[in-house]
Amino acid sequence: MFDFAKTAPAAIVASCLMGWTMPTAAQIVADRLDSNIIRFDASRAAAENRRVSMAFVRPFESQGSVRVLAQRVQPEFSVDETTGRYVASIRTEPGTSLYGTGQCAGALLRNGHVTETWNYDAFGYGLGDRNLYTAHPWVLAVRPDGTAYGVLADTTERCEIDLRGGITFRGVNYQFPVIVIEGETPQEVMKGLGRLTGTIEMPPKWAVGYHQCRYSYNPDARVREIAREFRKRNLPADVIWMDIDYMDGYRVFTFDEEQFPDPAGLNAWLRELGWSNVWMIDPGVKKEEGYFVYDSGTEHDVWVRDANGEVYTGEVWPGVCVFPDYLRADVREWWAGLYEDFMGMGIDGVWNDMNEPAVFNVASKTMPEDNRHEADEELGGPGDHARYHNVYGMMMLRATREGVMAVNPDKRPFVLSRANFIGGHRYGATWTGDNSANWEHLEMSIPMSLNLSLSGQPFVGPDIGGFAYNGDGELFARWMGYGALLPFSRGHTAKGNIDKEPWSFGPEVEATSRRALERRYRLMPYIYTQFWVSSQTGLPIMAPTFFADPTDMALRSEDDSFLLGEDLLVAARVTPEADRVPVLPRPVDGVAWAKFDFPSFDGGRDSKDMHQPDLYIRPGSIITAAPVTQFFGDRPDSRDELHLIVHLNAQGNAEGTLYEDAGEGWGFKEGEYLLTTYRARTRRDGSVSITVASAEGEMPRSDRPVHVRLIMGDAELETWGIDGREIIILRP
Ligand code: MIG
Repeated sequence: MFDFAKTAPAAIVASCLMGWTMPTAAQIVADRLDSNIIRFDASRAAAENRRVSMAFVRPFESQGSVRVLAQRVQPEFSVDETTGRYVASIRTEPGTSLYGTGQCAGALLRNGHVTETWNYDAFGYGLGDRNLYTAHPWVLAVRPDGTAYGVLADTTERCEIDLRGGITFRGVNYQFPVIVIEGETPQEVMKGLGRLTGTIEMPPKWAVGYHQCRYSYNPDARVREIAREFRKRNLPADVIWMDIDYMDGYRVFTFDEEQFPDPAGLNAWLRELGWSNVWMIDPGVKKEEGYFVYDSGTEHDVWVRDANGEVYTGEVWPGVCVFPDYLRADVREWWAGLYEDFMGMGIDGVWNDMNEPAVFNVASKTMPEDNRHEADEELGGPGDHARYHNVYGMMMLRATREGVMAVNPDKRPFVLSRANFIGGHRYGATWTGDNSANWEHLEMSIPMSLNLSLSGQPFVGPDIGGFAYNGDGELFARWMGYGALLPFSRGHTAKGNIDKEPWSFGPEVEATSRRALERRYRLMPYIYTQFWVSSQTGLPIMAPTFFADPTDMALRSEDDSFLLGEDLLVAARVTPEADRVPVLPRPVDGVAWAKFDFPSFDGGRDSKDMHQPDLYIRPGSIITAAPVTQFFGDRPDSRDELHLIVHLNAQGNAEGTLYEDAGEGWGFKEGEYLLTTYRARTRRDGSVSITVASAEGEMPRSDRPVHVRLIMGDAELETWGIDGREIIILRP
């Protein structure tokens, strides 16, 4: 193994710029923040001037200093002689695979790529774009032996991430610290990132269902039509979305009187049909006297100001707008307060868009970098927009979440944000912005969602079907096929496009969509369990295939497939010709990952539909499933039947975990949940016994029927039993 301790620091380049000399290892300050987390500051002076971390979940006290030369990963700090930019770099050993860097276009494997953190309204983005909607100055590095580390450049400023030879972060001139998280596996690194930046909160279970959106469903009659159509056609779905056209002239917190005269009535009607709802709120507030949001904001002096101290104005949807300074706690409180009446309309979830923030008719597409933010001391104190740009969206999201929670303290909040920063998963989910309806984007969505997941945002997904342009039925069907299995699963399309509901392309595409959605709802017990695992550990919900075996170099660039949790591999067909052969994880002790599928609503098996991705189960695991439901709570007791899909390992054993709770509310924090480990063992006579190996939580176990499927190559054995009692499968 390459040993940095013996070779670094090799190159000592002195820079006279700004009177700054590259520090030697002896000058670098290194502190332990957690068992496997080390913070490196370029120098004593840099450490003293260190800013508050916006990424961390809480302040971390140093647990003591460590010797730089004793560390396996050692950052080097310098100043770029030509640009004057502050640089932190890490030399990687040959064969190291690099991931993360937040939302990026292109392949999963990021070696050789250069991106930049600068939240940007990137409508119609493509492969060459350096910066998209979110900022995650973070790289996950996996060595050839499968051990891993992550590197965080702890700065909110614009930061270039150059992976053309090792890992290089080029900041502006703030001498940010570099945080290194070491792990025996990439999973251990992700758990470390979870300790450092926090984990997601359990979402309401409806938000784990399928979401239907478009820009926009209006007027309200159209919303009802869509909602009715889903139910009539038995297309499982939980959430319908209201995009900006519900507003009165795009004024946030208002409703168009003609098109949406009775939002509360609409929401109540939707609820009757089992729908939850999400409504959009943007940061730009129309500058208009007499408009209550503008008036009250002005009275509270909440608006961002320009370098001259004047209230900054920029054009967005409503025309000339002003922008709340979410870096101030009092402004966040004011913003949160606006949600009281709004949520009072029976609104379930909120969608924050345009919060990079996006501004029309200026070359930068955002506010001037010398605008001022009166940030609170606890966030680092007053500073310019250049410093706070990348966290503007995250702070809006935080304020929104606080507002939503204040109105409905007994419910779990759901907020979706377009812009975000590393750590922003604590406040809400993220989607990948305005992608396009073409095959390149269908293919790109998987690695893009994976790299966001590997950057600490597990609740993520693209606009299924593509936002810009129309696309055709073939594309839509294929996208629905795997899109229904992403953590955040939502169909969406832009204004002016053709209809893009599951039935819009005729009966065949509708049938494909139904199979895909039925899969999601069948797998709901398993998928919901992965949200819980992530909330407990920081592990991604959707993980790259190489997580199954980080030592297998052949998996390092697999990105047509992904894992859900540890046990389920989803292998999509992302080219029109469906002509690629996925590389699967190697057999474990001679036992291969096994393909499985589900019955199709129209008879036969759903895997006969080539638009569905192939599903594989890990040897030695049990995947939990359920009968199809149309939405969360549509059966009187949705825990009324449990399915166990069992694939034995070479020793004849398997295990799987199921997490259950009420799906809403906070009772689970008081013990109202049920965490069950099911275990399968092969007995001496060859029969297989399935039992509850362990259980935790105070939610009672019902006497529900359990359907067991034992996967055996192409064949399958099945039997029924009762939950909590031993179930035996006899093998011929
Ligand atoms: O400038 O609200 O990314 O999902 O439908 C477009 C309208 C504004 C951009 C979002 C998109 C949304 C659209 N918004």
